[in-house]
Amino acid sequence: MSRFSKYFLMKEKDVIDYVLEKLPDYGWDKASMRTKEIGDGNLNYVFRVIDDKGNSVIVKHAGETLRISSEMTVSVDRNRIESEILILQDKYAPGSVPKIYMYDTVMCACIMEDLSDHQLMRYAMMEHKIFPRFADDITTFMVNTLLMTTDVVMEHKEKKALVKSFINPELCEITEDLVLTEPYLDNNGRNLVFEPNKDFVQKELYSDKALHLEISKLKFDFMNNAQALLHGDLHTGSIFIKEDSTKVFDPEFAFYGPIGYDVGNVIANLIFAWDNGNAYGKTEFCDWVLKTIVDVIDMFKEKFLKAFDKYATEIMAKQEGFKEYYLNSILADTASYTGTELNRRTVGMAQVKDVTTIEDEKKRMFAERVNIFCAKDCIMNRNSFRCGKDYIDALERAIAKAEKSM
Ligand code: SR1
Ligand code: MG
Repeated sequence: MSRFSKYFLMKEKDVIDYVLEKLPDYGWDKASMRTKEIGDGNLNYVFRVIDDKGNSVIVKHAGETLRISSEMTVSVDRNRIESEILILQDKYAPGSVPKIYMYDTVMCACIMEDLSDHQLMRYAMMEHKIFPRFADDITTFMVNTLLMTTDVVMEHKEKKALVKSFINPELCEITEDLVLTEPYLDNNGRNLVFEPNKDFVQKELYSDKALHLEISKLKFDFMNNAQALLHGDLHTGSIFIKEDSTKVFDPEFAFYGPIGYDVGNVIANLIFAWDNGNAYGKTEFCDWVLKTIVDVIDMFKEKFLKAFDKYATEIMAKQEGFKEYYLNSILADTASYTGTELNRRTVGMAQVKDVTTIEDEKKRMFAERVNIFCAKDCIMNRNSFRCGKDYIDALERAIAKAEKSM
């Protein structure tokens, strides 16, 4: 009987046997095979297995408790969800995600393509590198994976089967708590507020009742709007990049939710990159980030409308005016979830290195205030965010307010 027929938490020493058992025909040079745990995320263990013949794969393995906190447990089914959605995303947006070689619902692990020739986008952006193809690549990925899984395009019973298969209650609960509740109430006492901004956060996030009402509406939208099969955690730590290639990975938060959640996450994480570039005086990089924010929104709109015309099958969705109505609601959601991601990464439990590594105290304070002012603008005025330039205007308003508040 295989020692992998019952779940246990694998360590480096187990992984070579695991790969040999699960991928026996890969052409491994057994004598030179070696492995290293290279995981950098909050949840899982990631092993790179290589040999001297140039073979390499990644093994991703779900533990029963999270890396970020041994007190937090989340269903290990997340590994199946991640594997199955990567296979689907590769069908809708070929070449935009790592290939899955196999997945295993016993060990809650999958073996996938090694993308070590790419760099994690968050770290590349913290080195202020520029990627001119990014807006084009990410908007193709989003339109193809999101629109194609909606009721606009997909046969409705097939879509409902996917809703069922990707029901992801425990990972959604993390988002409902960490993104859509705690940044405003700190009800679990887990927020990490930068001490010099304590009073600012108290006033702008914890005491703003009008904001709380809008967040409660967004939380219910997130929980109930089964619009499309989302990646669910589309930040720059879920993207591998190099000059001529963009690969999206880590979709374990996938579920049927509002399209704007994915698009908004991309925009917010570009703003974190801008925060970092701005703190270190990287003008050319910041200009590229701002242009990319504009391009992501405007290219998404353009490609979405074209794909809608080409692929819509639902007869009522083809009625005059529906397409524009549908897109405008996605754009309002995009603004809202740009705002919620900006807030939660600034004060919540899971923060981003783009901001937390800003060494100068005043510059970090400033970056956080820009994020929070911009977030509130995006959330409170979400219906007026209709094009890329609206985000640049909001960022400029936030910069002016942050300067005044210091
Ligand atoms: C407890 S998990 C914290 C965060 O890490 C993931 O990448 C998600 O963004 C989640 O909110
Ligand atoms: Mg992740």
